[in-house]
Amino acid sequence: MKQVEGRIKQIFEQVVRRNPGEAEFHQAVKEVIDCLGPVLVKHPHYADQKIIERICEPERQIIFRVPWIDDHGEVHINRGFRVQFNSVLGPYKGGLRFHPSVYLGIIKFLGFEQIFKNAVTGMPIGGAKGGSDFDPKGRSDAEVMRFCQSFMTELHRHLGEYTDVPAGDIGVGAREIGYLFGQFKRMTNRYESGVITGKSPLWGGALVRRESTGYGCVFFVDEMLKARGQSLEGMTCVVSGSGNVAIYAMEKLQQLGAKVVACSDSNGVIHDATGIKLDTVKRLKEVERRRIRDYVQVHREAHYSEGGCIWDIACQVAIPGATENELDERAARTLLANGCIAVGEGANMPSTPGAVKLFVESGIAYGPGKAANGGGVSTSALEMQQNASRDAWTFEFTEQRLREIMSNIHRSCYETAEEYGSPGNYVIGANIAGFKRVAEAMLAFGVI
Ligand code: NDP
Ligand code: 2IT
Repeated sequence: MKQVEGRIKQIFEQVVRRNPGEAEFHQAVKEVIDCLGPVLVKHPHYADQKIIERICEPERQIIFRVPWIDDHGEVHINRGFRVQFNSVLGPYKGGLRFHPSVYLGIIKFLGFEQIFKNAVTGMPIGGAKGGSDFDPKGRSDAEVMRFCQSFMTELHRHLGEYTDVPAGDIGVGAREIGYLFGQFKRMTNRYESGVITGKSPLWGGALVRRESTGYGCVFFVDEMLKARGQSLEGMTCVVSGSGNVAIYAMEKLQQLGAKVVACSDSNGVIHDATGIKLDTVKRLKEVERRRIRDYVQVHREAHYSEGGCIWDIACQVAIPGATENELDERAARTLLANGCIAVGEGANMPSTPGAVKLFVESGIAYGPGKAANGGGVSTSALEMQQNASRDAWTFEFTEQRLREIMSNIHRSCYETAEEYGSPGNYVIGANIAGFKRVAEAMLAFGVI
């Protein structure tokens, strides 16, 4: 084991050396490979064949210029990315993020996570991520359209239903997917529905895809609680963010009888002890694209705290649904001290390494993003399935499939954690289960 640990340390040092300045990518790699010691001991040929070293190197990285003109005639230049990380299990699959913080290190961390997340779903999809440092906030529809058209004018040559299938992520929702698909169709003269997911159900999208990440995350939390003889009913919950993932996590929590008392955006936190009114959040965020602070104009019983920390609000269930590293060690300590018994990560890597350590050591039900937020990409895979067969399933049928998939992801993580001597540790379960599936396919394909 000592030898194996030394080897993993060496691999990590090499990743840091070869990818300087990409802190989020380093963090994501470290979290996965720190779980792999027992796997290398059990399967020495993974080490001989340098499977980890190969997985840490993306198959392809595309970086491109995205020029566009704003409503006043001014020219802007953004940077576009697509990191096609691993395609042994299927076409590259993963979202696009438009946010000013985007740089190569963010896209690589997300693409790396996506490999294992997608593998744990058991579905035939590889791992990728893309996006741009474009900030859609405050931009008109026409500006967003011109940006999306310029972005897709380059990206289209790298996509295809058998090659690479993007979807949404932060800053990329139904509107952007429409503009992107429209430009893809125009550039290629093909109605290739399966080239992108998260489409409107009016033109080839799957019902439930919009709801799937949030719903799936709550299903995962429900499974973790069930495994402990508990349920969500009556639980007080806090959900960070108020975007796609957060809104539909709140919706499913409420449907299952839990009480959601807080949500947020990048400016501040809403605390509504009488329960968050989701219709208001949906209208403010999905329709009017406003700030969450405006919630208190409608619901005077609620309290808004500019720049506040949502994790200071006492809850039994916490769903981080905004962004990476939004929940640090201090926040984790506060949550635990306030009686939190379950954390389900709707966002990707929202907990810092120190927070993860505290959650795992405390023995609460902690579902890492790779497992807990896999419902989004799974439903994307269901959308691809429907596109391939030119079919459209009902909401009820698709939601039932999602429920089964989340239950399977839970079982796979749970059993893998037990097999490797860490019962209840979903971090170890998800990382090892995902890694083994990818590693076996890589071995089968030879040195590629
Ligand atoms: P949205 O753009 O719909 O919403 C993002 C939410 O998070 C907004 O409320 C936003 O606030 C807040 N937020 C974003 N960046 C920051 C930041 N740097 N600091 C504080 N708050 C921030 O994105 P999604 O809901 O789609 O994505 C949320 C998370 O879930 C991301 O981590 C994403 O990678 C992950 N995820 C998404 C999936 C999907 O299917 N969409 C699938 C799996 C994971 P504001 O509006 O003020 O910026
Ligand atoms: O992080 C994610 O899993 C997503 N943004 C969804 C990816 C997808 O292809 O649906």
